[in-house]
Amino acid sequence: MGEQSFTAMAGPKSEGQIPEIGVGMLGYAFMGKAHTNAYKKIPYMMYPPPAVPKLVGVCGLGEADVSEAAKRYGFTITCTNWRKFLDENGDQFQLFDNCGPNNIHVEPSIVAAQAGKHILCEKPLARTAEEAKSALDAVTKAGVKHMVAFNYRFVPAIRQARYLIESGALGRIYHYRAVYLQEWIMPHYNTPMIWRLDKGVAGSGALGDLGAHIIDLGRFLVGEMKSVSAMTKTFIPERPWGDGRMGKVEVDDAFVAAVEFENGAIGTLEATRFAGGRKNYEVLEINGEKGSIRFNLERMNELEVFWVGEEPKETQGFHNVLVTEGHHPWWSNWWPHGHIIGWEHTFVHEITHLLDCIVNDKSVAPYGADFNDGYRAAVVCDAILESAASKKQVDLKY
Ligand code: SOE
Repeated sequence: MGEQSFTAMAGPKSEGQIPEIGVGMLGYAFMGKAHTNAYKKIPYMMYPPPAVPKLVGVCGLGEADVSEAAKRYGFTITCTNWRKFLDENGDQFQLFDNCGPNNIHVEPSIVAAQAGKHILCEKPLARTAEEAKSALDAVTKAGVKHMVAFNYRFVPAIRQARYLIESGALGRIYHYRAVYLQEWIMPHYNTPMIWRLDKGVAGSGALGDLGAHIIDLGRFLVGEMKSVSAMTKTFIPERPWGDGRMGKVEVDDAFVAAVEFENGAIGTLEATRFAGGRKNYEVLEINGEKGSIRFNLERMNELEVFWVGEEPKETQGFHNVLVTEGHHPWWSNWWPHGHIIGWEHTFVHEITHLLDCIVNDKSVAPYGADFNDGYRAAVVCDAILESAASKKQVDLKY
């Protein structure tokens, strides 16, 4: 089995005592489940872990629901008021993990940082750049570690793409072309008004939910963005709340944008939740002087590569690489090559990185997204909305 043997499957031996980090989580739904799954896997899959997460407490709406979540996931303390949670239980955890909806990303994270907690906050960091900046300033002043859960930076194929680009293997980058397409709010789903469609809670629609990811990956893989020219669309202008009242949809159902990077590359960004047949279709292609790469989240263990001048000429074209070799990012923690991993494991890698940064005083950036990355993604999102409203190109100012 090449450089991996089954003895390697037993993994390394742990030397000495591994520190514990208490976790206080806000929210317990989709992202709460993904993060908790990661906390529980890290001790034995990222072995020896930088720290062992301890599920101290979970806070969320609905006494019965949050108690059920605590029982299901193994949290000790439950609370239904985040201020009370931080005031009364904050001394029992060191990491505040904000998995709440977008409108409660900033204030609880600021209060937790001011109490000395390290912060993991789900993306997008905030509903606007102004809000994001206030969070960035607070964590910077507090001197705590801070990360925004742009988890796709932690896909092995994406990290491999980053290594290829920063090594110069692709040469000068000409294009970044990214889409993030889903379908789950199309008419045939009869999706009612939910927080992701409520401007007051979400801030934006497909832009902040999906666009933020491909904006972050553009910054992570290609570099800083310089300007955007965009268009947004809301296809269904109103939807029923649970009580039958009709609610106005004031967020984008879809956006498209042309983008210029500071290094001269140009590209396109598109996100929608009206792309019938697309389930979680985040696809990006980067064209450089010496080669191209293409990634598809729905085939997340693969990276398509093309090398200019590759021999033999008869097979010139994109080749599909299975990014599962022992020397590929994180792969030595998992399985022999070809035994693929999934979407959930991006959170395992991401949170392991944060735990390592906390216990070993390392910088979350540049490989993890910190609050500055969250702020810069928010600036691009604001510019996309401004450009769509003004029908003009908007230069980015951070
Ligand atoms: C996280 O990985 C994520 O991309 C979320 O941010 C999206 O909202 C969800 O639709 C898919 O998973």
